[in-house]
Amino acid sequence: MSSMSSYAPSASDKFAFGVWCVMNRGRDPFGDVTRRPIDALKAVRGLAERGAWGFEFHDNDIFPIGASAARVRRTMSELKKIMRDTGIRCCSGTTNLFYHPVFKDGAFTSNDPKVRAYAVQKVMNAIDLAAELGAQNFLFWGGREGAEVDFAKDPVVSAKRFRDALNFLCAYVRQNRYAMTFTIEPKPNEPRGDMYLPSVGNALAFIATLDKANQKMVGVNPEVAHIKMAGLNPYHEFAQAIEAGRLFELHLNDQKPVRYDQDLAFGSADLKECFFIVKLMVDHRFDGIKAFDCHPYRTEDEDGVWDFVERNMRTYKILEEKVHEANQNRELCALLEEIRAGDKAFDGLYRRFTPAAARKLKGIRFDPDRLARGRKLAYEKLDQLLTELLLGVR
Ligand code: GCO
Ligand code: MN
Repeated sequence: MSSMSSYAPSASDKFAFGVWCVMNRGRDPFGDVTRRPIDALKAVRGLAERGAWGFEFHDNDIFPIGASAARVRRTMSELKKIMRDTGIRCCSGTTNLFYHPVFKDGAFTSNDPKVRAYAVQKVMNAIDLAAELGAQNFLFWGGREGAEVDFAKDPVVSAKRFRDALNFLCAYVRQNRYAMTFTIEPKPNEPRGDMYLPSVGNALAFIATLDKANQKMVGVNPEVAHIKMAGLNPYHEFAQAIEAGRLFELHLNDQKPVRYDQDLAFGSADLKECFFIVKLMVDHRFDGIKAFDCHPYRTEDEDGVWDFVERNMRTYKILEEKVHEANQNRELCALLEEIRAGDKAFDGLYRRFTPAAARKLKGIRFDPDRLARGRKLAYEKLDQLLTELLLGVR
């Protein structure tokens, strides 16, 4: 058992929670609240007491739309005092562009130019607050950016509207010299029937269309549940973001397939899938924000809310220990070595094009039938070994 047997979080884990996860009172489309309110300040303090490194917030988690400047100032100074007293950081900020009816048909992609302008203004104000709290990142989850009636919006026009807003806001961050990145959080649907930027691939392609000067500061914060809602594999989606150098933050939770967005605790639905997410982070030394974006079961009381906070971080740490065990397991390493062996002379033949390389590659005689029989791929054994390690019998 490695030294991590306590599984207690430490600052180096960079675990964070959305305050909204702790403030969630169990309301759902079919039922009212089941818990007494926990306000943002109590949420931040509680997260700090349980070892979370950071928190993230929507502007309207900490004050209502239309709050007086005095109330905003008061809340901000109370937040900063808690941060000073506990050492917890504000890792990311974001804007609620989805709850107020004004955004019922979108924010950046609303058909109403006045709503689009109001949305950008609201984000600028939220960015100022996030910068004041030292946030390193700012989230863009386009909750209302989408459609139910395709005749209502041309998605090409919507993409342009989304891009205009992001380009403008990137420039706003630069003009104010805020040390802040942006992340797009893809989701295929809910609350909109179809949402724009539904997957990591869509978001990465969109980032590549931003003004060149802005592309470097914009990445993605994929969320496990959203990936599974799209029927995709989180291991591959997160990997695509890492490989593109655009994975700045994680939104960790869990989800059973083919259901509404459940926002379950990390590892509570598919441990093996979450094992591979953690394996990816370990193998590629991810050093960004590991935020949990989920909420306690509706059946929980306030004690349960804090059980929920602790279980998310513990599960991640336990899986991290399993990853180290798997990566050091002799049988697994030997099997992988066998599976990945091959004649190194063929590796890199086409890494860089030269006419000579092309001639050489064209000149090789391959025997596909012999190649097909080339080696044993003991995947049944490999997967069973991992399964037994995860079940603790290896
Ligand atoms: C969801 C999203 C949100 C966002 C949050 C920050 O509700 O499906 O995951 O929780 O992450 O609004 O942008
Ligand atoms: Mn999220």
